[in-house]
Amino acid sequence: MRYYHSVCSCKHAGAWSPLLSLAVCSVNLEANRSFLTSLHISTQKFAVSTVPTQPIEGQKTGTSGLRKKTKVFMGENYLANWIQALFNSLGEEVKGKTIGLGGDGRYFNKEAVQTILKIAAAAGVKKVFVGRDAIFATPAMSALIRRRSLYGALIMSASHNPGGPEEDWGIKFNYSSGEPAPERITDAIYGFTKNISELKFADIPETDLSQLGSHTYGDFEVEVIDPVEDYLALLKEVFDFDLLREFIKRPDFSVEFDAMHAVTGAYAGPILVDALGAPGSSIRNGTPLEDFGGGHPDPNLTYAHDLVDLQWSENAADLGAASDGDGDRNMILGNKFFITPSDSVAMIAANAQECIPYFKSGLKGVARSMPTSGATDRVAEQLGLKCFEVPTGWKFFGNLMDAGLCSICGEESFGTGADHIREKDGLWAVLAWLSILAYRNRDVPVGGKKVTVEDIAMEHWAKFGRNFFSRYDYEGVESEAANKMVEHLREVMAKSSPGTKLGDYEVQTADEFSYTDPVDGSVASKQGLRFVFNDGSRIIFRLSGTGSSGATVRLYIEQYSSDPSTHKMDAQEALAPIIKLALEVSQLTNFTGREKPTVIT
Ligand code: G16
Repeated sequence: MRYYHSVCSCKHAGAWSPLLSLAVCSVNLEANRSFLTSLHISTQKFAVSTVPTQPIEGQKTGTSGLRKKTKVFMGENYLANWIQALFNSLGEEVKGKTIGLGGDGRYFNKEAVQTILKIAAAAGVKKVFVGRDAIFATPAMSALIRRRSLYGALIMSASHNPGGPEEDWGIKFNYSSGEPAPERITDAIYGFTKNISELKFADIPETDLSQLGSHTYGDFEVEVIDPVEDYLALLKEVFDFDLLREFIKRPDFSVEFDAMHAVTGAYAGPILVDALGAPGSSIRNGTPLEDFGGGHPDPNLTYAHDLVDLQWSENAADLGAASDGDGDRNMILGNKFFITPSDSVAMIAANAQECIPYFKSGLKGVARSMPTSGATDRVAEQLGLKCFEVPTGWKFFGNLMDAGLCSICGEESFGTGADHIREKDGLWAVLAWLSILAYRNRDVPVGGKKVTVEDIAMEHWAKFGRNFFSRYDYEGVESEAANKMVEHLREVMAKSSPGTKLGDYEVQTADEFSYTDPVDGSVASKQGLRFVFNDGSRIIFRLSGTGSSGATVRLYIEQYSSDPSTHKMDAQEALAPIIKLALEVSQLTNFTGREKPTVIT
């Protein structure tokens, strides 16, 4: 039995005299006496039920929030335990504060909202802004936190993982700068999940999320808001919407955006079509669905195959783009041309000051995650900027941005963003590329030879050299096999002192990446195993922290070339020797039984 079957769902709740409410509620409570330990009238003027619970194993936050199978979250008290642990860890600090709540539209979100509201109210939260229909893209929520000075927000999403009763669900907490909760908070939540003994629910009715408006329950308020408004207002401050509108309406330019039936479906219409004038037909899969239409809402070459097929056909758009489940990832394609995420951040950084008004006075610095290629470092060097290398996880960029050390950052995992918010931002990346194209084509007459996405990449590589990059993902590997492979790699690393030869490559360093945050001194260790060679090539192994079961092994390979005659090469061809070496060194096939990766980027 789930908790809210055992507490009163009394329609009078919220209207109230507390005593009346207690009287009405008592009918249901009588039937559930053994279940409830106590019911009292809180100072918030609604009843609060205390329900006993027990710790549930495995509620440790991963790279970005807690992600599990939906059915696990739907199990008795699973979600409630984690939410209660979150509020326990926030303690007195959250009392009287306003938070945000929303998600990517996946199955179970609407039900989960009601649970979260009841626990939030009982924990003393004063007000919750909820997106209409429980919708809120991750970057839009980060924007909301910052624009409305919220204490924080809860985002219901398993990001790019598929959704539905048999698939994944997830939840994360973002803190007051709009950033994913830092490890000191996620560690504290985990600590509480291991000792939790009771849940507290406000006895308030279910809130109608389909209409905008405010609902007051005693001292607690829920306001259902438009999830697009604040985010669009922010984007208008970052980009030159007039320039973009003029460019998009050119008859010789086309853009195609694939929302993958995920949350950006709710944003693409108001932003790309209504505000920027793109034709409605340029949005594909634009209706958010609870199961993402049965798809895997991960904008990469494998899962966004519809868009990829289009871009490699005669009908290719000048700019093709896709975003993921919760709208923070992006993929950028030209006509038969793929911009790797590592290159995308470098290319945006190189062009930002000229093409995007928000950066007109220059960049404060740039950053990338460790496995992301060094393309951004090369831009930083030429622009005289500092480039930070952080562990995988957007949360590590937040401190740098808050300290004014970083304007643009990105990750190889299709994440690109800037300090306008504290999350990666899929539509921001699309508008950034549109801005570069619009600016570079501003003097090209309609029908003239346009500067294309490919031209921008080729020019970039000619200037900075090309960091060939690829990632191999082996999904659904047995955890034990993956851990054994990691142990084996540690042994190889121990024997790989500088100067050691691995195949034709000479080791410069072989280590396990550890990061000391330059702002607060916090340390994150065991963040990936890396072999760095004297020619700048790298082989990196990591286990994903975003899966919901088993293990995903990630292999990242990078090799630099300043020779323009190589720049048009296919990355797989250019990297073939070092990929072969990586597979030999790791004995990946022996350990995992996998001959081939699930996804190649
Ligand atoms: C999350 C994080 C990213 C990270 C990505 C992949 O993205 O926010 O910073 O790069 O996971 O992590 P892993 O390699 O551990 O699977 P998202 O889009 O899933 O929230």
